[in-house]
Amino acid sequence: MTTTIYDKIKIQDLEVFANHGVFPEENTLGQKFLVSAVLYTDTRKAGLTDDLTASIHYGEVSAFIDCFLKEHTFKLLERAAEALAEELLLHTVGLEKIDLEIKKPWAPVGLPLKTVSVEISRAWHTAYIALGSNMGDRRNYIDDAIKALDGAHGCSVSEVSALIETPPYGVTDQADFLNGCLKLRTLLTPEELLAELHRIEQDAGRERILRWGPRTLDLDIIFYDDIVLESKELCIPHVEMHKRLFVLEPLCEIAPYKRHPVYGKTVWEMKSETQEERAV
Ligand code: A4P
Ligand code: MG
Repeated sequence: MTTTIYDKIKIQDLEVFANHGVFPEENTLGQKFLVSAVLYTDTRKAGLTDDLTASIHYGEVSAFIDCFLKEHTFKLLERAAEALAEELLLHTVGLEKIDLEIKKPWAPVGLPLKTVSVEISRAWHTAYIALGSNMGDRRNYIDDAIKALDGAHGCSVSEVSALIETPPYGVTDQADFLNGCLKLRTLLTPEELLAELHRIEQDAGRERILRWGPRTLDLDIIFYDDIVLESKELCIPHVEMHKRLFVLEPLCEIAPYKRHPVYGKTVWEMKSETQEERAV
């Protein structure tokens, strides 16, 4: 989420008769499910104006949940919750995050229990992606990548910087790059987003022959909300971003005051410092 939202609209134990379950009888006979949802949204405007259209209509959300769970049949509560949370986030204007619990009071486990349930928390996230190309029709590769990302499931591109011509950094014996940055709203996890970026790079004929070598398309995750992540496959924020003008310049155009979660500096500060160092 871009900003933390503290306001919540809550739906508790909405009763839905539906057919989810691993056993075939559950899919034909059906049973009762209880759905609770915490909808995170900014209610300030509705609070000041008394205007329902400025908020989320909990009646409509309840009807949507009822319909969705009756129209589909899933084996697992996990799958039902995941699919429902995603649909709600995709189609409810103003919904930034949802905590969703689905209880099964009649779960066929042959033991006396009150309910079994699955509870998940899902949200929109904001990522900044660096775009680069120094082979072939560079502008076309980058334009196609922007379209592909905007069309990817659970992704929408909200801002794109201008593309700039930059000299190669690292391996300097190669053609100039075209670089840019974009802001992405996404439901994907960082790992899923990386896999999506790799798919798009692959579609652009990207070959990984030499690290830092020439490429038709390079897509790097610069920031993902304010997370700090260091795994074998993924380092966020991107490890070198604070030293690279080819990232900082376009990023500064769309997010000058975004702060690095570890160094605590804004993009604008990192850019100015790097420019000063280069000038020395
Ligand atoms: N990886 C780790 N963290 C990330 C992240 N935040 N985003 C891993 C994306 N990938 C991340 O990347 C290698 C592996 O890094 C990925 O498989 C992923 O698991 P790669 O794209 O296969 O290889 P690469 O791009 O050659 O290496 P690297 O280290 O990502 O290089 P960069 O940082 O992309 O730099 N000069 C100019 N002027 N403009 C450029 O765009 N780009 C590079 C490449 C060098 N010089 C440049 C430019
Ligand atoms: Mg890369």
